[in-house]
This record gives sequence, structure tokens and C-alpha cells, in this order.
Amino acid sequence: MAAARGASYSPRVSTIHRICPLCEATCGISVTVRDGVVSELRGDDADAFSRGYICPKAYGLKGLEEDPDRLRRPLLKRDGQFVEVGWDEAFAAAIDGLTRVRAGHGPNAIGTYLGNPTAHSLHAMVYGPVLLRALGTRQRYSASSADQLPKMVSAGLMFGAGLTIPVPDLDRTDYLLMLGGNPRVSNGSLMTAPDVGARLDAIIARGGQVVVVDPRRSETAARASEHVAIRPGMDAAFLLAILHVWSAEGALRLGRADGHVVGVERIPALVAPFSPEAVAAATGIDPVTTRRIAHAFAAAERAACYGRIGTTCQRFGTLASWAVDLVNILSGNLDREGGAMFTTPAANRGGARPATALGGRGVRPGKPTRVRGLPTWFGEAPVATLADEIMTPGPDQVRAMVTLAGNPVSSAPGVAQLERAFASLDFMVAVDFYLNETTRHAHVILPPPAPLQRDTYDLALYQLAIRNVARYSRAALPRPAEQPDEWEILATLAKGMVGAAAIPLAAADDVVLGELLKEEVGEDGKRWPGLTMDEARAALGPLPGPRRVLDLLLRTGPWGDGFGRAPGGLSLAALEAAPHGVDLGPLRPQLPHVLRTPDAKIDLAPALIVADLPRLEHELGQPPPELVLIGRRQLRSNNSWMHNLPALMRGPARCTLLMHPSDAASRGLAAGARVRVTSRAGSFEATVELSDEVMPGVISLPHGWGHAGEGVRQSVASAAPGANVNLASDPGFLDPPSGNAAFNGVPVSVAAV
Ligand SMILES: Nc1nc2c(c(=O)[nH]1)N[C@H]1C(S)=C(S)[C@@H](COP(=O)(O)OP(=O)(O)OC[C@H]3O[C@@H](n4cnc5c(=O)[nH]c(N)nc54)[C@H](O)[C@@H]3O)O[C@H]1N2
Ligand SMILES: Nc1nc2c(c(=O)[nH]1)N[C@H]1C(S)=C(S)[C@@H](COP(=O)(O)OP(=O)(O)OC[C@H]3O[C@@H](n4cnc5c(=O)[nH]c(N)nc54)[C@H](O)[C@@H]3O)O[C@H]1N2
Ligand code: SF4
Ligand SMILES: [Mo]
Repeated sequence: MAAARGASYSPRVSTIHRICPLCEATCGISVTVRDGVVSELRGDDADAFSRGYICPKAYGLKGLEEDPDRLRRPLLKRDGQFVEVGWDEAFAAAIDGLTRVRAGHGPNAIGTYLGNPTAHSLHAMVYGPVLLRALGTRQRYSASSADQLPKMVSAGLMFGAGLTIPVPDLDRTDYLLMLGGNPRVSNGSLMTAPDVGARLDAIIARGGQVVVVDPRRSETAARASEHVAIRPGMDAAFLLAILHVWSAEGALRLGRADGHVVGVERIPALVAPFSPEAVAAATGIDPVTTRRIAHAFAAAERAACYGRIGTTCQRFGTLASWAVDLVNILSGNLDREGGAMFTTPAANRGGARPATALGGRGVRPGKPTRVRGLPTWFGEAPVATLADEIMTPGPDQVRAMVTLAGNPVSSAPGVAQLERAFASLDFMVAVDFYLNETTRHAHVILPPPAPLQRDTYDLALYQLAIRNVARYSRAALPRPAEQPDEWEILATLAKGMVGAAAIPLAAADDVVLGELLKEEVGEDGKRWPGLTMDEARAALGPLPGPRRVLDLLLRTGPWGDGFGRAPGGLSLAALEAAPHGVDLGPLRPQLPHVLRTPDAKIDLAPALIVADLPRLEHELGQPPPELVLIGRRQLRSNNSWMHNLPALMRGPARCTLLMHPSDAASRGLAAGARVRVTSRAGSFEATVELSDEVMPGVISLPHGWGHAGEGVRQSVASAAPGANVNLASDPGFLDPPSGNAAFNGVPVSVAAV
């Protein structure tokens, strides 16, 4: 390990320009370190993408570095108590425990859960899959099925790959129709766009329009050209009504997608039941408004439709995700400047595909889950059924868990059940630096370095960026002598699980690289003329770890130097020479080469999605529930794990239940009332905050709160715990095609306590 372990830091004061890894915006930050301590942290004005913008959460990076509760040494549970142990002992215990479970019950007795921060870590993106392969389990879970899975399913079926998701070309559009996203707070998602607020303001300033469809007048809606309140879960119906208007008026047009689609002739019949009048009662949007928006979108020179959490974490998530892209495609706005476009990421697995190749394997669901028969996608089962798979006896029952950067006992639906399930496990390993609701159930906790102690590159997020950019982040702080890097933790576990514990890490990593060389260079030298695996391996050098992998992906990628064949192209060295990043320009048209469907066409009417339409049509005739629960995000919060940082916790309690005054009055509730919110699945207590931001019939509580006291080592978070909304989120309330959790639109009742 010593070879890869860290940099030497001679100057006592240094400033490193790198990326904030906390959210999808990927802002450039300048971190000044004086004698090993972060003395200043600010936005990097010279950053190629973010131009100096940062949000308050960035200061949390300093807080994270200094948080005395952040784990710095492995913990091992002995007689029910955690004790600090050395790394060798911790690795041995983790590998031994997992090996025993696998020997006794087979590989599928080990479940895995990958949490949200894995998407922000180069180390986890590259070596997480290596660990999963070594475990050999089919019981895989992640935060995806509590987030964007419906979008991945619809993109997979329409365009052929789960992350082939069109992003709104924010900087050039004239009309943005946004549903279920609040980027002024979340800083954007499935749309990497630092300083997104300024980019939205710019649309309006250049005479364009931003229309926000949301049950709550969110921070983004409040500063938009127009806010349209919608009943939770009804986005697909609203968007199909827009398509209905275009279809009825003969206004469907394909633009650049012409010649690259199949199924267009089926659209008029599919949208026929969803006229603006037919959906009005269900959506709460009057037909005049729907028609006006349909006409304005179609009339705009360049328009884009974008949907986020509110459209995916809901009962009709796959249909809504599909309808978002239909609106883009059938208004002629797909793949064109100012419309919805695909990125050309500089580093991407499979990026070395020859430019002449067309089509691919497409996407299909896997075997349904064991207990509930839910769909599986991309080799994963929905987290909404993880508790069932742990608690239900039988072959392939999950008896051990490995969690990586995840807190499902806080973030998944039905947390009371999950709590019991995790407590019943035979064995658990967590790779995490907090002792929280989930990791307290572990037998071994292996803490990675703090974010500023790591290098990174946003492999995942640049696939969804509104410009093509590439930035490599150096570690701003050295790792303590004993601390392995995150990749070293994952690779050490992996080699232990393939019975190669005794092999040096560098040798094991050469095997990993060999696999990647096969994928990215191939045996035949076709992808880059004359390039062989031997040549690439020699050029990449002997130093193991994610840097070498990144260099490979960059050099073989679409902007790469092809190992000297494209002089001036990208490589890790080129990125290291550009500390503020490399701007590769605005998004470019990508059809048809971006498509990975077998016929290299966009499927406008995938059978699996179309088959769900009758369920939506049926819903149009149902009386709406009296009260439904939705979520929201907050600027100084990051899912469940940054509430232990005093700088982000100042000010009044934020985990409040927003309720419309009319709903409060009809229940005899006043501001500040303590209430119990109850769904079919469970209940929590919260304090009412009256607000006409939410539409009548809708209440909102942020997620990530409700910090457990017992067994948790988060003194600041535990002092202001708030309520966990996922006590009431219902593991049976899902988007059926994807199996994704429907956190939004959960029917509830509210009573004073
Ligand atoms: N500060 C901060 N930033 C974050 C996070 C955080 O916790 N805090 N989390 C990060 C993560 S993991 C993600 S995935 C992204 C998410 O990014 P966003 O999707 O922008 O997230 P939210 O801010 O939750 O916005 C969701 C909006 O959907 C609305 N909504 C709820 N139900 C419905 C519905 O049925 N239909 C419609 N049209 N709207 C609905 C809500 O009122 C809310 O305004 O944010 C990321 N950024
Ligand atoms: N009700 C409701 N529930 C929701 C949502 C909602 O809108 N409403 N949103 C959902 C969404 S979009 C998401 S993404 C999920 C998030 O769900 P999860 O990913 O399960 O949870 P997080 O709260 O992001 O917890 C991240 C964990 O990773 C650890 N961690 C942080 N950084 C690192 C790192 O660099 N390496 C490692 N190894 N560990 C690290 C933290 O200590 C923490 O334990 O929550 C979902 N849950
Ligand atoms: S918006 Fe905030 S949390 Fe997100 S990357 Fe930028 S500074 Fe970090
Ligand atoms: Mo997320």
C-alpha cells in the first residue's frame, strides 16, 4: 500500500483547486491549508465550469475534516460494544465474517447497498464494482431505487442505456418546463450545472421563460416565470395532456430525431385518453393552463422539459420520466442546441467505442425479486424490498450486509422494518466514516478518508453535465499515516473475498487493470488504430489505484490523446496541468451514435412502459386522497449525513411539517402544533409550520432527519434529531415498472398529539 499512499506536503501553506464532492453541481473550490489545517475555503473564480460559485454546504467540508465524531480508525463490535482496532485486524474480521456467511449459505446470503456518495467518489465508482464482483452476490441494492431509477429505466428502454439521459441545455434554451425539481436548493440533479440559479435567471433575462410544476411553491418556483401547482404523482398525466394537445392539432414534430425513432405512429392513440379536460381533476391543473403551456412550449424557438425527484420518487415515476422525454422529442427539441441534449463525457466506461459503431445491447429487466416478485434492473433489486429479503427465510435470504456510503436505515421507505431487519443480521460490514442509524448495526466499520483527503474525478456526474467539462481533483490534505485510501479499503476486501488476501494490493490491482484494458482497448487495436493492451499498460505505468484507471479512460475516451495518436488530447497529466479544469464546450448533437438500443433507434413506445398506461388512466377517475405527504430538501442539509456539522445546523429547527392554513384550520391545528402523521405503513411526530407554499391537501417534511440517539455517535445531530419521514413512507407504495420508492404522494392522516 505504501507506494500509493500519499503525497508529501512540503510547503506549510498551500492552496489546492479542486471539486466539492458533496452534490451533483461539482463546484470548483479553492482550499488553503496552513500547517495541515484548512484555513480558507472559497469558490474557485477561475474554475472552468462553476466560475466561483459555491453553496453553504461547501463549508461543511472543513467541518467534516474536523468533526471529532467522524471515524478515523476501524471499529469492531465485541460483546455488543464497538472498540477501535488496527486496520489489519479489521480487514481480517470483515473478510472472515463475510466468508463464513457465504460458506454457510451461498453468495446471495450477502446483500450489498451502495449509497449516494458512491456516485461522487472516483474510488467507489471504480472499485465498488470490483468488490461486488468479488462478493458474487445477486442481492444488490442501492440508493438508485430511492431516487432516479425510473429515469434510468425509461432512458434504458428508449435510448438503450440507463445513463443515456438527455439534459436540458440550460445556457441556450428559451423555455424550460421543470417538474419536481428544486435546483435553487438542491443545486440540480441529473443536470450537473453549478450556479444553476444564475443560469435560470439568465433564461428569463434573455426573454425566455422558466415554468415550474410543483405541489409546493418551492424556492425555484417562487423565482420562475410561472408556478403551476400539481397534485403529487400526476406529472405523467399532465405531460401526456400536452402531447394530446400537439397530437390533436397535428403539431407533433421530430426535428433532429427524425429517422432515429420507432413507434411515433402509436403516440396519438396512446395519448388519446389524456386530454387536458380528462386529466384536470386528477392533476388539479385547469385545461386552459395546460393548453397555454403546450402552445408556449411548441412555439418557443428552443425548449426543454426536465423532471427530477418529484417525478421519479412517485407512483408513476417511469411513465413521468418517459413523458418528459416524449415532450422533448415530439416538439423537435431532442439533441439540438437549447433543447435536451446528451453529453460527450471525457472519461466513461466503454467510452473507447469506435465512432462508427451504432446501437448496442439495450436494457432489459432481470429476474424478479425473491419475496415480492418486484422488478430488478441493472443487476439490482429495489431497496423497498430489502427488509423482506433479510427477514424472509428461504434460499438466498440475506443474512449479511455490506454497506458502502449508505444509510438505508434512514433513507429507505419503511425504516422501522429495516431497523428490525438490520438488527437481525448475522454479520455486517460498513465502509463509512460515521456511526449512524445504519452503521450501528455493523460488526466491522471501515472508515474511508475524509473527502478533502482524497482525489476524485466525477465519472458519473459528467455524464449528465450541461457542458462538456473535465476536472481532476487532487487531495487537499494528506491522509494520516495509517489511513488507507478508499480504493485500498474496497480492493483489500475484494481480494480477501476471492481468497487472495495474501497477494499484494498492487498485484491484485494489475488484474483489475487487465480487465479494464480488455474493455477499453480490446484485443484487436480497432478502437484506436494500432493501440494494443501492452502498449497502453506500459504507458499507464506501475502505480496502482484509480488514477491509473482514470488515465486509461481519459486517454481512450472521445477527447483522449489515444496514447499519442491524438496530440493535445486529454490524459490525466493534461488534467493535472489544468487545476481549474478543462472546458470542452457546449453540448453537441449526438444522434444516432449515442443510442445503445439494438436497432440504434429511439423507442418512443416501449412495451414495458406502455403497459403501465391503463393504471394511470384508471387513476384519473379516482377521488384524490384527502391529504398526501411529499418531501423537500434544504440548503444546509445533505440527505441524512451532514447534520453533525455545527456550521450547517445553526438557526431554528428545520425539520418542520409544512401545511396549508386551510388544512390546519379544518383539523383545528395552529402553527407550532405537535402532530402525528400516519400512513398505512407507519407514523412519526412533527411540528406544524403553516405555509401557503404547499397546495391544500399536501404536507411536506424533509428527509434525512430523525437521528436515532442510541448507539449512534453523532452528538450534534442527535441533539436536534427531527423526525424521520421514512417511518411513514410505505415500502408497498412504489412505481411498479421500476420498483422505485414513491416517497411523494403518500396518503396520510394528521392528528394533534
Ligand atoms: N441541499 C441539498 N442538496 C441536495 C440534497 C440534499 O439533501 N440537500 N440531496 C441531493 C440528492 S441525493 C438529490 S437526488 C437531489 C434532488 O434534487 P431535486 O429533485 O431538485 O430535489 P428536491 O429539492 O427534493 O425537489 C423536489 C421537488 O419536487 C416536488 N414534488 C414532490 N412531489 C411531486 C410531484 O408528485 N410532482 C411534482 N411535479 N413535484 C413534486 C417537491 O415539492 C420539491 O420541490 O438533490 C441533491 N442536492
Ligand atoms: N422520504 C425521502 N427519502 C429519501 C429521499 C427523499 O426525497 N424523500 N431521497 C432519496 C435519495 S434521492 C437518496 S440519494 C437517498 C440517499 O440515501 P443513502 O445514500 O442511503 O444515504 P445518505 O444520507 O446519502 O448517507 C450517506 C452515507 O455515506 C456516508 N459517507 C459520506 N461520504 C462518504 C464517502 O465519501 N465514502 C463513504 N464510504 N461513505 C461516505 C455517510 O456517513 C452516510 O452514512 O435517500 C433517499 N431517501
Ligand atoms: S452546490 Fe454546494 S454542495 Fe454542491 S458542489 Fe457546489 S458547493 Fe458543493
Ligand atoms: Mo439522490
